[in-house]
Amino acid sequence: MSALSWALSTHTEHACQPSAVRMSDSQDRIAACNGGDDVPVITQPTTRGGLRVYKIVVLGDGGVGKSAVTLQFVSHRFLNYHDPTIEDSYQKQAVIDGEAALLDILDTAGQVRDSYVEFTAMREQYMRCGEGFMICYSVTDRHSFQETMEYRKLISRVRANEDIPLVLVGNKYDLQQQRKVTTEEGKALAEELGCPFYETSAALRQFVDDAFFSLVRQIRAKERSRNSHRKRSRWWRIRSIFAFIFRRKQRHALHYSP
Ligand SMILES: Nc1nc2c(ncn2[C@@H]2O[C@H](COP(=O)(O)OP(=O)(O)OP(=O)(O)O)[C@@H](O)[C@H]2O)c(=O)[nH]1
Ligand SMILES: [Mg+2]
Repeated sequence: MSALSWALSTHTEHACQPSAVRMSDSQDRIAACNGGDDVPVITQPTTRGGLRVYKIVVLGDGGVGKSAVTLQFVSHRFLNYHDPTIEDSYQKQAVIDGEAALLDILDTAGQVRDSYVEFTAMREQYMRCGEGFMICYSVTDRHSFQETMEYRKLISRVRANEDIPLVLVGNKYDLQQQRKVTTEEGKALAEELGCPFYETSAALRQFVDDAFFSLVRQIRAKERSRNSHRKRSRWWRIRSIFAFIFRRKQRHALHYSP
């Protein structure tokens, strides 16, 4: 599935996820994006059969374990070989904090991004449409750690001035002997990025769910705060209309009082 169809649809064609939900082709395609540069990107949460769909994008350098983490989350399997990804999407239904969710995950290619010239239309599309981003590095690969900031910049390039749900993942933490990035360094970077941090092991299936769930929680929190802001502003509008009418009536009464 291309980034474009992932962005515009709620279904997946991927065949290898027993515990994942597979969606039919005829299902609704509620576009969650718009094209403007300076307007909020997500206009409407995507739903299917009343189930909220959360669009998650997994980013990070090649070989850090993006596919392994995603596959562990979706189908409880460990991918013990490196098959460079072009682009795959998966769906997984989960109950998070008592509320059902459908995670629509785009596993991206660990591209080497020498410059912004490489920022293709395809990549731009998923950057626009992702609601939450998982930026991965490997604790055994210092370069992948240094690159995480670049991925953050790529997101900001498309989603400037937006509060983006983000999680930083240091994968392969089972490989302690080969560790090149300390936990403290990971924590410090997460603090700088202002996001939660997990050291995961796709091999041992540790903290994998936590990382994905934390993204859904952030998306929900963002939505709640947006809704309450909307409610408040609606209430303020109504209140000011009544205040205006009341003031006019008072002025009128004063004017005509004997
Ligand atoms: N020991 C260990 N190996 C891992 C872990 N996660 C991934 N690997 C291995 O690392 C290699 C790369 O994993 P992938 O999931 O294919 O990496 P990727 O980030 O998807 O790579 P690209 O698709 O090329 O971007 C594979 O051989 C995996 O088996 C982990 O948590 N622990
Ligand atoms: Mg991959």
